[in-house]
Amino acid sequence: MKKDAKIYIAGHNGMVGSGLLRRLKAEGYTNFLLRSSKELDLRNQQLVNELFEQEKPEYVFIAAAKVGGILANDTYRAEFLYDNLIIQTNVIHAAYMNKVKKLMFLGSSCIYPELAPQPLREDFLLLGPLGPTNQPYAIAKIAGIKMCDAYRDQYGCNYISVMPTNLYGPNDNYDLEKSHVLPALIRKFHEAKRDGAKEVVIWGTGSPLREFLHVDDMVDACYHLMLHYDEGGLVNVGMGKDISIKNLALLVKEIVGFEGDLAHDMTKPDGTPRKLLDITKLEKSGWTPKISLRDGISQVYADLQDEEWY
Ligand code: GFB
Repeated sequence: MKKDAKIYIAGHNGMVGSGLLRRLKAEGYTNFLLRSSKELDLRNQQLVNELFEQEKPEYVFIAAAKVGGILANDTYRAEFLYDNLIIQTNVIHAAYMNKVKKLMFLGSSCIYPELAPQPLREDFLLLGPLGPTNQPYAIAKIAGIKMCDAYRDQYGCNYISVMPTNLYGPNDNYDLEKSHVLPALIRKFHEAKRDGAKEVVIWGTGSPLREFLHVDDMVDACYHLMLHYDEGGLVNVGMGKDISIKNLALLVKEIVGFEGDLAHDMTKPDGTPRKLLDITKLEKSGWTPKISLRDGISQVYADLQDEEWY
């Protein structure tokens, strides 16, 4: 990828897309194609085709997606399926029609069967039933992987699929109903401390295990893979370590400095009991994560000190 190559980051205002843009700029890339969702609705096939025909990007990152935490996935099931299927389909096909040199499709660790053995290896895909809460999202992301592979097989396109674990970092979503657990906990503990509350309520039992990767590590891995990885199938990107939701809550509580108690809202779903990625393939390609969970959360929290969220 030459420094003046034309690079389209679909979803450059999101957490991963903005991280990619930051990273590529820092590496000296200068020629970006960027459209906000207001400027271009990626669900509109004609507009996507016109963009590719006019701009002819050479490299594409698909970081545009409808994303959210466990409750958002379960509530907006039709939108998670429709939006994600149509966005990725439009972009992948337009990339093929306009001879894009390389494309990276970003998925999610929820593509794996709900009760798959742990850690989750890439070859566990489609070996069992998916969890119910985020099945529409998972089905869309699996379709994206299969589409990249089919275009590679039939047309020889160099399209790669990258499956991140749960991510956090700058530009995350802090909406308490729609967000993922980590931003929700940071906000809840911060507000509880500020307001002198007695307790913070976490969803479910606290026993599910999750893995968390800082977005700067994620985009570092994406950059590495864009330069050095050219295979079909999928590649996991994670920390290789997980933590229970209860212990995550205790860690955030300590970092924020909240003195009160934890309570549980048992009406909310736990979701998949464990979701730890096997990152052997990624490590063999020459990449390892660098930001510890404690450092990552501390850094995010320090940047949010003046945040009001209202
Ligand atoms: O991060 P999260 O929403 O999504 O929830 P998933 C992870 C765990 O944290 C669940 C618990 O067991 C939640 O019940 N949890 C505790 C909370 N307190 C909270 C809270 O205040 N907010 C939230 N959101 N959770 C998503 C998938 O799964 O992960 C997506 O639904 C995607 O499809 C994404 O794959 C990465 O890790 O369960």
